[in-house]
Amino acid sequence: MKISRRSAIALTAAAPVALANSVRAAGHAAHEVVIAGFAFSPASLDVSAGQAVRFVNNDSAPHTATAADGAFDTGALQPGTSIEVEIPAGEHSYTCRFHPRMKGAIRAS
Ligand SMILES: [Cu+2]
Repeated sequence: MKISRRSAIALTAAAPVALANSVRAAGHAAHEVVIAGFAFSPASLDVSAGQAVRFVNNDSAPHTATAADGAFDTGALQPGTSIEVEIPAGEHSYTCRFHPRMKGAIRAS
């Protein structure tokens, strides 16, 4: 019983973050990927073809989001900065050029 109460609290705590993201989505870019802790979040994202995705670097190091198929490349994103890229149709896996173990995927249809 204690365990399920704890999960309920964790879910409640996460809700405001999801809400903040969707509010922001109404503004400019329809989607946002946050880079923190040397990871992309969400690591996997579905968008409509041609939609903009904003990559936000909230980390302490510069990063890139570079599609393996060349569909998009943020270039070096300094800590505290962000950039929007348009996502063409297709399934695009991407990595950070500086930290190849950082992986993400965006599917645009
Ligand atoms: Cu990186």
